Amino acid sequence: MTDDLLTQLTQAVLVGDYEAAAKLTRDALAAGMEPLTVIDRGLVPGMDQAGEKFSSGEYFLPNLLIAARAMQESMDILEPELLSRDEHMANAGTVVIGTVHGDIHEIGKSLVGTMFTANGFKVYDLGVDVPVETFVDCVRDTNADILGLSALLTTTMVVQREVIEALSVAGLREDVKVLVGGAPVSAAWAQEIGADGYAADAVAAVRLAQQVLGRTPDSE
Ligand code: B1M
Repeated sequence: MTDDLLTQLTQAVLVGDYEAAAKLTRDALAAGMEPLTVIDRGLVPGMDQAGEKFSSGEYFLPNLLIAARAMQESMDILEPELLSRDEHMANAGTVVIGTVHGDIHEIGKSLVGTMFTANGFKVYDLGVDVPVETFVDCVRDTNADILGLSALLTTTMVVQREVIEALSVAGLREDVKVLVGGAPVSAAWAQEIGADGYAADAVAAVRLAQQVLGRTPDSE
């Protein structure tokens, strides 16, 4: 029954049926499913399949846009649920996050931000297409512990390196841990550009942040 709901949700995202996506999301929650399960096993496979169809020429940009809208409708329902399941630790830390300049992919970055909030971090989400200097200024102004840089395009990954270099020039590199993520990003890339770590998904990003700050729930 729940597997069936998730399969239908994947299909709703794939074809961009946002009304069905919203209804199926509510049904899944009513059936007792965890929001992260709905995201990982219902929504993300739909986005991945849309991306594959785009790569193969079967889908065009408007198809990706309506798939993204369907996922966002569902996320709007799931985010309050994620936040209500928080595992608050006092003063978990301050996070600045954004998608780098030239890149407008928003969904994954926002999900990572929501998971940080749900785990007791104070989050400054700078949005998408964020200029290098805006990251630097926000890290300085907020005294951030963590900077999360999202990039979904191979052409914008390089901007993650530019932000790290700009932090060094501004004398802030030692003050903040820089974590990178996004579909084309890897641990090897993180190491190459001098980041403090790479996270494959939102849950991993929070765990990694807790780890690099020495603030794992176990150590509290
Ligand atoms: Co675009 N797009 N897109 N797109 N798009 C991809 C990324 C692509 C892989 C599709 C494909 O060809 N198969 C491809 C990139 C190829 C490449 O460079 N290797 C691509 C392309 C080419 C493009 C355009 C260039 C297309 C064009 O114009 N010709 C264009 C670029 C625009 C721009 O940014 N300048 C473009 C545009 C768009 C839309 C606007 C239509 C739309 C985005 C809408 C929106 O965000 N509001 C879109 C979409 C939806 C996608 C796919 C299909 C789905 C992305 C998504 O939301 N995934 C994507 C294919 C794919 O990824 N399978 C694709 C769901 C989301 C939950 O996952 O974002 O990976 P993700 O985030 C994860 C992890 O990566 C990680 O955690 C998140 C949550 O688990 N993570 C982090 C992400 N950021 C992190 C930061 C961290 C830590 C972890 O910091 C600590």
